[in-house]
Amino acid sequence: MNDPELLRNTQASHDQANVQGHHTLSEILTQPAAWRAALEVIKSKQTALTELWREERCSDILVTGCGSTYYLSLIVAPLLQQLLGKRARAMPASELLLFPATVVPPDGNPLLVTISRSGSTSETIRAVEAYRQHQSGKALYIGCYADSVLAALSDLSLAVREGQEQSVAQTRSFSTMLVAAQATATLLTNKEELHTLDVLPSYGERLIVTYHSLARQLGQQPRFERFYFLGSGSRYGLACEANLKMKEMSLSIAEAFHFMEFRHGPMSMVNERTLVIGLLSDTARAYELAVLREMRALGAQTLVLSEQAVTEQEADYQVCFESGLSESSRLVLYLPVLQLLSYYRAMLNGQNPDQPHNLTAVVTLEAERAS
Ligand code: F1P
Repeated sequence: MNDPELLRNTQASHDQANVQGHHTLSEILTQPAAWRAALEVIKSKQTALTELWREERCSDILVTGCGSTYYLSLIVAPLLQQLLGKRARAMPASELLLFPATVVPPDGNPLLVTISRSGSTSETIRAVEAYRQHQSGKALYIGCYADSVLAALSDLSLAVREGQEQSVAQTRSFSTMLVAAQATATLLTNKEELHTLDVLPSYGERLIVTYHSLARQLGQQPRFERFYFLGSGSRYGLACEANLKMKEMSLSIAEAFHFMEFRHGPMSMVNERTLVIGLLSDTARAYELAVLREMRALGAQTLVLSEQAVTEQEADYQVCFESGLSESSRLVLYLPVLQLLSYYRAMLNGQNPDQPHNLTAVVTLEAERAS
């Protein structure tokens, strides 16, 4: 981390040690440094990863996790299919555990990618154990704890210690695991391209410095009572995660939809107290901007996150990446501002995002609790 303003922001968050949610704010502000660590982990595992991929010759890839890490799976599966040309499917670990016949391909030996910050979530552990009893496909773990049960159950573990966090709400861990998955997909597609991801941390720091005040302004704007996050392709998983952050951190009314799905009913909820947040793609930009224009006509205000700027006629507020990276390489850049939006909404609502209402850092099922 080398940006003076970012340092001041981080120091300010540390100085507010008695303020609720200071772990969350600090972890959001420092996540780009953890992205650097994730890139180094993948580079260090380059040989093992390419050997696993070459040996596996898998027909399919299954990606699984719970909560935030299920939403991360929804980002990673389309990315893997697009880059590697293999069928890839995301599912909650509970579906893999309880309804395997509905999610595991009837033939072949898919590669199973499990994503888990803690590596200790009961459903994910049980799902991998059951999967390995019936399938000979390899298992790859992406998370933050190299000494976890899920790491031990897997053929290869990609653990980024720097992603670990104090807050229950995943922020730094989530984006760090995304960078690890992104780098893995890039490495297996064309290892010469891996270095292009090295700019992500500095772009992340720049976005935080540039848009921190906008996120605070919107997060603390009492006018907004409903938040709708729209994204398509891998951006749908990002929309789901941003939605979960808004819910678990601030207890606000929020939902996530595929962009074009929003017209088919959910837009009935749009009013003057609504903020619609559009995670714009390059591929479907014109279609997505049309949806946002219609929501403004219904009274909503709109926040657009995109690579290229949009006009004032197309959005009320905007975050521009201007990264020069490909559409599939810049996915993590959507996260920091959306995490800050939820953090400041939590502050407005008097919530403590370090310890969200009703939540624990790891979900342990009854049986484990009883033993
Ligand atoms: C999964 C998870 C988190 C959520 C909360 C409860 O944890 O659902 O996504 O934020 O902490 O557990 P993990 O398997 O990624 O450690």
